[in-house]
Amino acid sequence: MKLHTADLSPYSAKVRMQIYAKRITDISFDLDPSFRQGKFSDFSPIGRIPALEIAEGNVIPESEVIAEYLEEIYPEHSMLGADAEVRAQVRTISRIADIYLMNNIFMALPQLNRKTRVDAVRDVFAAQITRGMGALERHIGDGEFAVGDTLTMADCTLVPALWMCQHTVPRLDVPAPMDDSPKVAAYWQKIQENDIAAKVIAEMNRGMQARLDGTE
Ligand SMILES: N[C@@H](CCC(=O)N[C@@H](CS)C(=O)NCC(=O)O)C(=O)O
Repeated sequence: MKLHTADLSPYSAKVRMQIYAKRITDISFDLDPSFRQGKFSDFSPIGRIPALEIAEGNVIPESEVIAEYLEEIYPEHSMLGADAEVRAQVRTISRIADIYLMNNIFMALPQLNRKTRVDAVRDVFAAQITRGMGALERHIGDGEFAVGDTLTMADCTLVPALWMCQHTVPRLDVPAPMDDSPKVAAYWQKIQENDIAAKVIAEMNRGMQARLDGTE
C-alpha cells in the first residue's frame, strides 16, 4: 500500500504519526505527481491528501477514514483506546482537532496575506478557532497524552493541529490560540518530547522550510 502524503500536510502527518506509532512497515510514502499539477482529483475524487492507495485504481481518501481503516486491518498496537468510553474520548478530541481547529485554520489561510485580507472574514474563523480551543481545553487530559496514559489517535490528530495553531494562526495577527488554554499549552510542551510526535513535527518543519525555500 502507498500513502500519498506531503511533509507539511497536517492531515497527512496525522496518518504518518499513526503508522509510526503502530509500527507498520509495509506502507510506503509517495505523492502522485498529479497533486503538484492540481489534478489530484483524477487520482482521488476529493482531490486532497492524505490518500491511501490500497491497490492500483483503489484509493481511500480522508485522514479519519484512512485511520479507522488502518485500525481495522492492523489491530495490534490499537490507537483507539481500551474500552468504549475511552474510544469516545479519543474520537471526540480527534474531531475537535479536525473540524473545529484544522478546518477553520484552513479556511482562514487566504487571510494570511495582509494585502488582500478581509478583517471580518479573518475574525469569523479566528473566533471559531478560539471556540474550538476552549472546547479542547475542557476535554483534554492533564497527563502526558491527550487521553489516558498512552499515545492514541487523539494525539495523532492533535499534534499536527497544534503545530498549525502555533505556526499559522499568529500570522493572521490574532492572539495565539493556546494563550488562554493552560492545559492544552502544557500538553503541547510535554508531547513534543515524545519520540513519535517529535518525528512528525520535524517532518512538518522540514516541509515548512521547503515551502519557504521554494523547493517543494
Ligand atoms: N478532510 C480531509 C482534509 C485533507 C486536506 O485538506 N488536505 C490538504 C493538504 S493538508 C490538501 O490536500 N489540499 C489540497 C487542495 O485543497 O486542493 C482529511 O481529513 O483528509
